[in-house]
Amino acid sequence: MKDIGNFSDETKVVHAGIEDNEHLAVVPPIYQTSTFKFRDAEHGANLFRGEEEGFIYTRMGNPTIKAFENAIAILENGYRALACASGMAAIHTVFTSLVSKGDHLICSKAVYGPTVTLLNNVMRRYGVEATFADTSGIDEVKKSFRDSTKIVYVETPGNPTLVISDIRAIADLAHEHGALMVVDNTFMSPILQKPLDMGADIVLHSLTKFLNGHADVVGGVVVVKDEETYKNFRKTLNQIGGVLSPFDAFLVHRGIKTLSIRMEKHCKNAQIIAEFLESHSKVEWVRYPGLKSHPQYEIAKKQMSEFGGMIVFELRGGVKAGETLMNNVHLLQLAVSLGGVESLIQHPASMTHSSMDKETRLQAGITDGLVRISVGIEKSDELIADLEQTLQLL
Ligand code: LCS
Repeated sequence: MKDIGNFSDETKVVHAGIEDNEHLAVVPPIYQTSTFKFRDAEHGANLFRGEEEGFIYTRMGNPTIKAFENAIAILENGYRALACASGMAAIHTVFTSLVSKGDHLICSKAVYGPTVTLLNNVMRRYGVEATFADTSGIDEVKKSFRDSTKIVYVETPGNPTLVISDIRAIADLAHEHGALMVVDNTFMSPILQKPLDMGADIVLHSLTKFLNGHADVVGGVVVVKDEETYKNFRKTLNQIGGVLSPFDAFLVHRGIKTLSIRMEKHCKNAQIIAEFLESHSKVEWVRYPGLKSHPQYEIAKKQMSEFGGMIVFELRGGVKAGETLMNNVHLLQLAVSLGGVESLIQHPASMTHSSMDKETRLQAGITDGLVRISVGIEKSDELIADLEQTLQLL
């Protein structure tokens, strides 16, 4: 890996993972190949034995994917990274690498809906138990430990409620109990928050969101801190098979070159829109980590460099008013996903979190009237004008 360790993140996003190549191309080539030739039988056997460096078969590794993985490992201050076919594939790779029948894990209540259902419906069938805790308070986490707890899994800010958990405090607690702390850092990107620096053991992302930033790739990534964990995860990923394609790795690597300037604009726009919504008479409440009214504002300031591009709120008039809003915006687009350059609006209870049963959803604070905006990089005045013209209909 090229040593760019001392540079700022703004410089790192441009250069991370870019190595000199055969033709000295400034943008490294896409190795769109499923397999790699061996010079002779001995070379092939050596590669399989791990006695020589090189590539065998793209599920096991590929130069385009490796270059991208190196970039993410550098940005998260990790040791190595593993690119996966989706954020869910990344989460599944972490769980299947670390837990066995009889093991227990603690998971934040406010996480992406399918993470809850992966634990409740799939992992449970393999004898793995999960306790869902409000990780914004340390007491509920403390009470949830069992002798068999192997992982504390935290999404912060949590999807969609933007509840914030104290990474350092929970990492310390996990380690006291002999467990590992895993952080889903999707909502922040490594520009705004670096969980490994705060004691977390593993960090993962849905690449589909801010890291790629252009809403044209589905992908995921896991970053680890040491060789042993890397080898374990690589073996599991190789066997379960959910790897990223070389072309998608190329696209996300291309996307992260503008990550720093995109995040700056996402954060700036989101702060302006959150303040606009908070002062609007048609709005019941707003949650944005950069508002002083956010219950964990102090933790947010401590562990995030800025406050991100996601806002949730509820209108006076609840579900009906939310529907009117979603059906009448023009510039904001009614779609799930997040973190792209374009602003999106959606309704978690009937969309992203509809796989959770209503009781679990309400316990996680996902009320029926809650609306989520992923703030893009458009001009903030124009986004506000779009929201204002719609709010006047209510
Ligand atoms: N982690 C977080 C925090 C997410 O928000 C998502 C997807 C995932 C993991 C899974 O990633 P994927 O497999 O989709 O790449 N969140 C979505 C959302 O809020 N709307 O649509 C997808």
